[in-house]
Amino acid sequence: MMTEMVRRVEVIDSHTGGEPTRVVIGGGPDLGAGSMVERVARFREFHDEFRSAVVNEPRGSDVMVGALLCDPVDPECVAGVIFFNNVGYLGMCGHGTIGLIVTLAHLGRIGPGEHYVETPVGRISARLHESGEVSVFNVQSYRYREKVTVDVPGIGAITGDIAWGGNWFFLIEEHGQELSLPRVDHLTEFTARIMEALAAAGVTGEGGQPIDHIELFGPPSHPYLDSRNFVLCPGKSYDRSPCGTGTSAKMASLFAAGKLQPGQIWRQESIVGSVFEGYVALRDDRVYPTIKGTAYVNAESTLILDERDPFCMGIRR
Ligand code: PYC
Repeated sequence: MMTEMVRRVEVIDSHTGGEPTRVVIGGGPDLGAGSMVERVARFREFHDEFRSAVVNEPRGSDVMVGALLCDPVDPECVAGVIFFNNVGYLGMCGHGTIGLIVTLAHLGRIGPGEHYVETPVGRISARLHESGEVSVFNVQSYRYREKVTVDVPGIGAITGDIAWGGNWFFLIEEHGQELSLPRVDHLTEFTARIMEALAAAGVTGEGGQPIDHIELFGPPSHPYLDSRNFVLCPGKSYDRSPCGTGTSAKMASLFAAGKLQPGQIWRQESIVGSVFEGYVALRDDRVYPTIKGTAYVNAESTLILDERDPFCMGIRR
């Protein structure tokens, strides 16, 4: 292999409740200085091919979430991070933060305790427990609009809450769907139509931001749990984990409805049966969710970007 044609990228893969995270620890683009907001803008404008190379086929898959490790601006932070997927960038990612913390511990860069991380939507902190579990203290979350009805072609009227948990969610209780793993193809189509209908009707999050996650809720598989979900992410893949930002949005919505008290535990099961445990805390009348879950490292790899390869930068949609 002619070395000058080849770029090497060091990654650590993990999964959090079945949902993969690929942390780029070396060989990523130089995004310069500044906040994570400024750096994600440069990533998007000048290095979007790199995003695709890391997470898209043939190296990755539609479900892979990437995490570019960055030097933090704030010296109190252990890392800065930019999350991305098959079609773009995520403001925040709960399962990905759990994967990032377990990866940093795997590398020997952190031990048990609390660690601050910079993201494009603000500073968050995470606690690595002695047990190996990770609690993520998420950004402020809130229900933006209650009981919004949209007419979905081929489905009919669907009503849900719009809530922020680090990403924008449409949360649906009444949908008539059985939430089970063999039905994921159907559930994907069902929720994709809702996402399209929201965009077509101009229904957005605050400030016109697109709602790019749809979350259905149903009964859990065990009485010990509170709920099971199906979450459609941008790029039309479904979250194998219970979705950290989605669980945050859900808890903020439950709190707003008077159905969840501060400190009360909420156990959210995913479509594959993995569980996040969460609660909300109130500070200055604002809701701050915490979610707890587990991740496992499953690969340490070097990605080879060979410029002679016609699919070197991934198959982009
Ligand atoms: O856990 O927040 C999350 C998440 C967002 C998209 C995929 N996972």
